[in-house]
Amino acid sequence: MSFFKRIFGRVQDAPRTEEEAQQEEQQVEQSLEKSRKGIFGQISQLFATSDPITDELWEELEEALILGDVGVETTLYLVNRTKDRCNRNGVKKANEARDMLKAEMVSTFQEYAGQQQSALQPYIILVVGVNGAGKTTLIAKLAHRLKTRLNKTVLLAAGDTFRAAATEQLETWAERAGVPIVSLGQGADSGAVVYKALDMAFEQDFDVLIVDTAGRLHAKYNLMKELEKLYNIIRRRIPDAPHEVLLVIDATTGQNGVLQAKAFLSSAGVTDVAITKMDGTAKGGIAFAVAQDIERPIRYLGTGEKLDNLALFDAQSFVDALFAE
Ligand SMILES: Nc1nc2c(ncn2[C@@H]2O[C@H](COP(=O)(O)OP(=O)(O)O)[C@@H](O)[C@H]2O)c(=O)[nH]1
Ligand SMILES: [Mg+2]
Repeated sequence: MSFFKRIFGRVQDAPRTEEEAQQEEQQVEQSLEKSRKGIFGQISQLFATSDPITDELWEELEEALILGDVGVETTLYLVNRTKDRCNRNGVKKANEARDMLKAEMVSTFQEYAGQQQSALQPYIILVVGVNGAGKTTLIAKLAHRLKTRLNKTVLLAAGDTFRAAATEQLETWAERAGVPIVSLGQGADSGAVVYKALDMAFEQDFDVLIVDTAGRLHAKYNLMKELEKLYNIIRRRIPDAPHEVLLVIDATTGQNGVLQAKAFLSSAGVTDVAITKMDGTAKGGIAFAVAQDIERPIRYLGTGEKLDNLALFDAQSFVDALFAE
């Protein structure tokens, strides 16, 4: 039976062709244009001199990083580590310190990069996050990616049954991506939706099931109970599922968005993070705050509103894109 078939690695880790990888890098670079021309450009300017490093330089760097949404704690951490790295490498000139900063930025993302996991079929992805973060859009993008790049069969479950039009929205996206969907409409029990979707995924041998969830925060207690309920329904069926709980964070909501997202960490059992709307902010520094505060690997960047505006997150190319000249 299909669910004994083992697949290795995260299911979306499509082996990318050179061309696909390049396209994604371009998308990331475009989506970071505002950040690059804004605060990260200013940071580059700070280091664009062969003068000796001064305390003032570090102070200006701190200010700029905080303005860039890196967050106070992560900023202090980054700056201290950059200073240490400069000392260790005998770096005394500002223009050489820039590379030290970039290296520390890359390692910020790698601290929580998870181990490769093995998984059983169907591979279940639960997508969580506050309303408007971009969950539904991301689900469509992921489904599209899995289908076109990996030839996976994907089923969607319209588990956001709270919000008016949320199920219709996912239905529209499912049609665009050309994947089937289990939906019981607005007001239905989300547990029943997931239950039905699991049945269908097993019966029809789907490779991947992606579950959309509600995200209203003002009823936080109920929301977390709701997520726990879905989690348990999935567990009862497949003990080591959901294989991935993807927390979606909107880059344009800044530090506040990170704070809100933290509320999901414990009850939703978050394993991975996606940052959406990178194209809509000049404060791409939010990614560093996410990496440090959420303590989960960033997997995806949303780079626009279209079906293929999705890029795998790569620490090195992200940092390079912030500073590209
Ligand atoms: N510019 C931009 N907009 C996005 C991106 N991802 C989502 N959106 C928009 O954000 C809004 C909310 O997205 P939605 O998927 O409905 O969020 P949900 O409430 O979490 O399901 C929609 O208008 C989307 O088009 C992105 O990567 N870039
Ligand atoms: Mg939605």
